Amino acid sequence: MKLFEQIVEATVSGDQERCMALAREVIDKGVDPLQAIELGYTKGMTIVGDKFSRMEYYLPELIRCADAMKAAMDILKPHLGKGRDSGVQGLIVIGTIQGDLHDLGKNIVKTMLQAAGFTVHDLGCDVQVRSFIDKAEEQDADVIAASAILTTTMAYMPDLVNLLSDMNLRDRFKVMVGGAPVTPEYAKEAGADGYGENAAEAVETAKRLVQSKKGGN
Ligand code: B12
Repeated sequence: MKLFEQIVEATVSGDQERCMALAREVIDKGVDPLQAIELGYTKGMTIVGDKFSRMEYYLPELIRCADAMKAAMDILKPHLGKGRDSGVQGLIVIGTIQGDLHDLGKNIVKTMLQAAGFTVHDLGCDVQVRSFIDKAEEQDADVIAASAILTTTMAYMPDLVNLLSDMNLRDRFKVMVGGAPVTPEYAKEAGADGYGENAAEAVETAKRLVQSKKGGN
């Protein structure tokens, strides 16, 4: 069986030891860790989510699989890139929006942004809309990046943009959104400046947003 297929299988069965062993194999064999995340672990978690929808898996399985992926991420993270939070690209405040405890995707985005040379302030998960703004002001951030994995919590994304406008801060920060249920159309509707489907796109969008901010657009 191919390496990525083995990763999918280990993630779906929530086998933490195996997920970690395969992460080490990814590094040892010189395989691109981001590809292993997207085509292995994340693909596996999508299957886990589908099983949960069909009531083949319940919350304990969801937690076990998430923990297995998390352990593998800890092994892969240091190998994701070089730049390492040099801050040369700009400053980003990131978090998973209020009511939402899903942070695996947000953590991958954060790691990739750091690897690309951004300084990232991570507020964690279940972050109040106002807290994103307070932190961005405190740090004089370029971009506020909000993640939502639940259809119920992505509804706070427009609130974030509206609150920025109410506080007369809309021109000061760029807003980037993402997460499984978020689409480019939704991001636009919410009034966000950018969207990324995955961590690699998040980095490209962040670069574009910082450039346009510095150019005064
Ligand atoms: C793991 C998981 C959990 C774990 C989370 C652990 C953790 N620390 O994150 C636990 C067990 C805690 C959990 C809890 C719940 N979950 Co859950 N969970 C999942 C699952 C299986 C995988 C999510 C995941 O980590 N994917 C892997 C990551 C890498 O992918 P990702 O998050 O999409 O991130 C990528 C992109 O979206 C993007 N991205 C992400 N963030 C950002 C941000 C920016 C700015 C950008 C640009 C890009 C970006 O880049 C990332 C990397 O490529 C999904 C199923 C699914 N298909 O998504 C269900 C799922 C999201 N959960 C669901 C549900 C219902 C719940 C619960 C309500 C269950 C319950 N009854 O309690 C609770 C809610 C808790 C809460 N308040 O948040 C539903 C949501 C349905 C809906 N309509 O919204 C799903 C879809 C399962 C399903 N099919 O029913 N869950």
